[in-house]
Amino acid sequence: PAGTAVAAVDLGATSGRVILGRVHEGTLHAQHVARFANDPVRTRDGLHWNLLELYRQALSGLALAERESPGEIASVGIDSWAVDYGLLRDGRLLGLPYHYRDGRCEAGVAAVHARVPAAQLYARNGLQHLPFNTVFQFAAEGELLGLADRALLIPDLLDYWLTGVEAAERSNASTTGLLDPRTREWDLELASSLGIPHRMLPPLIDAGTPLGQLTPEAAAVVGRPLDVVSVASHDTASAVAAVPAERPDFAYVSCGTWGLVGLELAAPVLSEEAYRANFTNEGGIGGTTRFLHNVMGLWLLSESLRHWEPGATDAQRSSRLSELLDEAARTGEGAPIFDVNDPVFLPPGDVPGRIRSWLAERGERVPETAAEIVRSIVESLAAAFADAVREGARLSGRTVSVIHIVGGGSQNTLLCQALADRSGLPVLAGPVEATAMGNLLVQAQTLGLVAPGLDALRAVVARSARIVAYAPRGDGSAA
Ligand code: LRH
Repeated sequence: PAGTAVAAVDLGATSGRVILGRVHEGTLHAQHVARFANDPVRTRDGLHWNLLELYRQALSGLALAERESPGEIASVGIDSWAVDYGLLRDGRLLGLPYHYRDGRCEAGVAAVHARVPAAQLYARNGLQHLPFNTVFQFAAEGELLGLADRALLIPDLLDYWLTGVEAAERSNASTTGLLDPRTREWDLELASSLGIPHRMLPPLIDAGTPLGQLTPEAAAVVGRPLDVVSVASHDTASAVAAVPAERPDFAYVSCGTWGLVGLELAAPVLSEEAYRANFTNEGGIGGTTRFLHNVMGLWLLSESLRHWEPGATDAQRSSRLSELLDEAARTGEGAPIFDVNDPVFLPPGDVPGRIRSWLAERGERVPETAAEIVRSIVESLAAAFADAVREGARLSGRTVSVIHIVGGGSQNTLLCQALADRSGLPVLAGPVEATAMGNLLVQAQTLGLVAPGLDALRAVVARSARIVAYAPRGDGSAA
């Protein structure tokens, strides 16, 4: 359909895309305009995002969108993975942003905990411990931090390059460890006690805030000074917003590189038990709390494929993965389960080898073939997702009667069925592009094309997406 469109730039840890969306009679029509790889680069000092390339790809995707739909794009919004950032001084980037899988954070964790013990940190920021939380990365920066006068999270940095406006959108700011989950303001006292100058932290804004027009430089590439709007710039926040839930008692799994598993709550849970279970309280749109746990996710599959097929293209790897999943579904019954959340699986490298060692060290059966390893990964992910749903329900005192899985993992039928079986709950799978849909629909709401509120947004997703239902087989005791 023609008419007013909105453009989403959605950057994932392995690929990025530019998608155009149009709302027509309460339904969202999304059209892929560009897709590009996100290949991090290892230099002498560590693993970095190729941010200039991502920015270039975003601009050329928007230029293509503008050529295909001249004059129709009413706004642009950017989301990406969380926690990572660029340091700036006088508006100039100081060094290449690091990848959260770079191993430099350990020293930062020790330094932060020496000043603010882990339990106390959780009581203040409500964030699960992940070694790469922004606050730990800052502590690992060393002297560079003192040179900077600003830190901008990845989508905020790209928004700044696009518009010249420096801001921190709250959903992503909630992953830094420096935001108070109750007030949704920077915890300046915490920043001070960690030696982080307040000037580093930009003014906070909510999803749905217009940022302004493209700079003349960006407009020259795109073809027109498009309007940029802040969306829920943390990809997981956009994905959770687009969970097509029709009743309140749902849990979600936003399954891409990571599996983000949890519940949507009206307020954070900062209990001792939530701390010990390592559940996080991230900010959702409309003032909601994303009470969730990070589970390792499809990374285990994509990184295994990268190990098995070193010279292959993305397309070749994904067709090889489909073959392996088919074979795994036929032959992999009774696959051994490993703890997908073990930090040994975090860094890039020989993931299949690490899985074998993990199982061998514990006297478990060791999978031999690639298909057996794939089945082990899928079953272990499903078991970890089901555990996290149970745990999230227990910690928040809520009942869960359905699990929505969105993102790339929603297309993995083996995974979806295993999740239903292991949780004993019905699983509703889709949409695969939940993140982009959340991004597009927040913009549509900002423009008044969709009624305000999360329920209205979700109703559009429910009407627009293909959703597949999986019923649990057995009684969930497979878990
Ligand atoms: C998923 C994600 C997740 C974060 C991780 C760093 O893409 O944003 O929510 O924990 O990346």
